[in-house]
Amino acid sequence: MNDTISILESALTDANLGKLLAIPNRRVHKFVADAIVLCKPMKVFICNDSTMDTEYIRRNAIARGEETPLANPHHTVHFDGYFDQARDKERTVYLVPEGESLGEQLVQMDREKGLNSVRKRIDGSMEHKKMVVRFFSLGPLDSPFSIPVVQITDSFYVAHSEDLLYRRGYEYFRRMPEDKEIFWMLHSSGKLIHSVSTDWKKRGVMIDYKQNTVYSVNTQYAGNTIGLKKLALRLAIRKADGEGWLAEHMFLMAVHGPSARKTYFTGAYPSGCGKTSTSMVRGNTIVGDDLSYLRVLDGKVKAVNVEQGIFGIIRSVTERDDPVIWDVLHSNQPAIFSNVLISEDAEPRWLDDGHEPPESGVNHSGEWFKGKVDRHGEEIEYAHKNARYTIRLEGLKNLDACLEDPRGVDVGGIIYGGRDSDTWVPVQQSLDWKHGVITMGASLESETTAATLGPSGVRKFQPFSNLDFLSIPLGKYVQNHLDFVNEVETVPLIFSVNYFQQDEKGKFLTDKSDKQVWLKWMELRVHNEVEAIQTPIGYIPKYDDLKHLFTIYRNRDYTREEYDAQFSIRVPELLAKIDRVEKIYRDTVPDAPAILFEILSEQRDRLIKAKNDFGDCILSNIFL
Ligand code: OXD
Ligand code: MN
Repeated sequence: MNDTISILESALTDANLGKLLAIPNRRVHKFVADAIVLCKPMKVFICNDSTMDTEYIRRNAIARGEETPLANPHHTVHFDGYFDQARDKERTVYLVPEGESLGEQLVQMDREKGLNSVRKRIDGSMEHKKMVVRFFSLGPLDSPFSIPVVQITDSFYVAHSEDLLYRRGYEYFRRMPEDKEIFWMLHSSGKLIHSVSTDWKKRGVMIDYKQNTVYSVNTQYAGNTIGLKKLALRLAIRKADGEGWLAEHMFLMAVHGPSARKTYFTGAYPSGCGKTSTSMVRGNTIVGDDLSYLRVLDGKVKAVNVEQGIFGIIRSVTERDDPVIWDVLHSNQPAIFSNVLISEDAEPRWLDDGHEPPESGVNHSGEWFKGKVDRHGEEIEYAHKNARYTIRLEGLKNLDACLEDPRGVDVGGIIYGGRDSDTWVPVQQSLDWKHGVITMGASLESETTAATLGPSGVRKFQPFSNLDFLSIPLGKYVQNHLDFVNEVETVPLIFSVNYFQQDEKGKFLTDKSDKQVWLKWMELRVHNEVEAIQTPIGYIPKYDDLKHLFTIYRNRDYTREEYDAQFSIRVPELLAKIDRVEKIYRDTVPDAPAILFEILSEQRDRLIKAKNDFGDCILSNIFL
């Protein structure tokens, strides 16, 4: 311990040392001292969350070229390297102690080897840089959900983004119990040229779950570097596994029903499949768009938003479709845009923003002009498909009043949604909790998007939309979901949605804004105020109810033809899906619970019987 203090004394100015030692927790002091010895920073800055300190971070992000100011003085743009534009799943690796395995689905390596390799890469990585140390809380402060996190980074952009996205926790660290479990994040962007990580070929995210520590190196893209987002989620899933709760890749929102009733829903959709836009649907209120913790408290399922901001995909955000986000992005609320184009008049421009595309500007490839190609001759679009905005939720007009409720909100329904052109209907309710967990959550598939590296549009297994972040064997995770409601009085309903259903010619069968109607139908189901048709795959809405809801909420006539095209049961596609999913579990998930196979096989039998009775494509009404 004396060692720790002497390292800190020699590396920190008196003012910074004072700020660090005001947090009495010795594990915090040691983590910072070890990081100093390893990363060898030129200077260390301890952020105590005062306006002076948080402003210092914002100003430094600009001064060091990690962010560029825009015409609006509250806005900046950050560029990630040309090859560092999305989450790198392959190089996000669990460090697994000898003799342990996380199952075939997860990328893992021997802990000792991994630690050596990442520590080598991070060794001396801050030699000419300043180290920033910040303290946050995942989930509301002083709540059964809160998890304290220490973030160390040499990126002022990362520290600034986290200031918008997470609850500041310096004071919480000062008062929390000495033995409170803490998550530890150490990030270095590595060598920078023009403020961009250049050693991206040696980038890596290493998750040492034995020590609740994540290392991220040679990358800047937020999904690989913002420790509190997807890196902490992986640690939280393990913590939740040990303690009997759930850490999920889910939005949290209140759907407003009749007589101003609010019913809370969580929703798990893979990145780029409408999760944020659903949580923002007009006439409802948002608690969070990406990460939720769910716990059973007093016999009820309760949830909180892990975050307090949005790191959202900006492509296609328009004034007409996303008025609330649009307003924030055009206000005095702080915002960081990433990988958009900076126009000649210092405005941010993104793909499909509802305006004429620009002719020139600056983007993640440098000076950009129409027709610019990359080294493979591919045309470079003016902004990246995965360009983002980072904002605080507090500026949103539709923010729900319960964001900071330390006990969380009651969950009425859970929604699973994927990008699925040919199988699922737009909305349906599962037959019961177990049926929902298995045929919706555990069977979720989705076509890939630009949020991860690699080709887009390929159908992938995406159970619970959380596979990318799973840190325990998948079978165990499925079992945890099955068991979660064992002691619950009113079990939330489970639904699936699909906004991407197409006809044989590839035309979308539903409109973006129809999700409003699906949400209102689900809200009524939670209160048993609307009937449904029991089919082999779940409960499907009745035509007349949807027609009524379309009139109220979309102000349009919803035709029987639309309903029949959207809600017919496509038996061969559904059977093929069961085969695909069952094979994955049989071949690669040795700990898959037996009940998973039983429920899939019952669904298969029901579908085969229906096919024999009514054919391949069955109108839902037949089951009335
Ligand atoms: C995200 C993601 O950024 O899931 O939320 O990629
Ligand atoms: Mn996400």
